[in-house]
Amino acid sequence: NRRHSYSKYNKWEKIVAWTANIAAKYPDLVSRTQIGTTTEERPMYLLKVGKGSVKKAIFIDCGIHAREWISPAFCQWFVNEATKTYGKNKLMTKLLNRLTFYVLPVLNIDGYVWTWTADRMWRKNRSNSSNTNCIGTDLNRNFDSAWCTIGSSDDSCSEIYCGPAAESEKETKAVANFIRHNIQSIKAYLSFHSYSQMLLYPYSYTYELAPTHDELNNVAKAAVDALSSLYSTKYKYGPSASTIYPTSGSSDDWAYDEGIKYSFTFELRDRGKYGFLLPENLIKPTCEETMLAVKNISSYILRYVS
Ligand code: 0X9
Ligand code: ZN
Repeated sequence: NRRHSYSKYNKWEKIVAWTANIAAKYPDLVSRTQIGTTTEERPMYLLKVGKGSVKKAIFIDCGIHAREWISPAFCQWFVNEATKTYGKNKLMTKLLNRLTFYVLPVLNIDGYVWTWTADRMWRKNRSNSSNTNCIGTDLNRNFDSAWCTIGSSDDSCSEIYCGPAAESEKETKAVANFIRHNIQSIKAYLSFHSYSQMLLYPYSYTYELAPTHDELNNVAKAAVDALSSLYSTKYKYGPSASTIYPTSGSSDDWAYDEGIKYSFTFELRDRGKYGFLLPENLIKPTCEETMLAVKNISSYILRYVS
């Protein structure tokens, strides 16, 4: 059994092969580019999904935390669903005709490989940029947004180690550079984590409400309503700091402060029964319902954001 599967967790080698295959199978809809290399020199491939030239864009990343396997599974599900239903599903066809989705299926590749080969519960990347005895920076503490202040640690042995400097990590740098380079077209930033069933928006580095809080709250509510319509999954939504806990150096706050006003972090299933070890039979329902939320946010961007 050497084939890639959307209802199973796939190891990195399968995901890389899949990125090449799906781009080859749907050349009019999907193209693959490399945005950088990881600490251990693995290529960071990004899929550009949409019909024709770049339009208003939505940036999606999965797998910033290594052990949250449902997240990369969702990114693969999303691209599959997009290609499979283009020309068949009316909304998906419209979304792909008028928007570009940049999908990074695994942001923290080295960490993901480590969870398959050595330590299933690994979270951080695999760099030793601080030259200490502990390995790994938490990439969701390494972005340049109130870096290494609240909800973050300067101890390299901590699970929430911020790294020696903002954007010290090659993985962070690659994502931040790509987003900065495409800042004019990127209207929304979506980051996928697990677990706890929440849809979070800025800020996380302060309890102060974001200037566009009320609109973000409305968009989040509509997305959560769409998600819950399928299996009645309960989701919380709200500003990150007060809804989950404060963090600094996180990607969504950084994207928001760069000017991407629709910046969200999903914490996918479940609420702790299995936690990071979500069984494979729950990939399908989790991805199906999450698709509804992503399509809902995307429709909003299409309609209301110029
Ligand atoms: O701690 C984190 O980075 C996220 N939780 S996780 O269990 N997936 O590690 C929460 C991030 C909340 N902060 C922002 N959304 N900025
Ligand atoms: Zn996470």
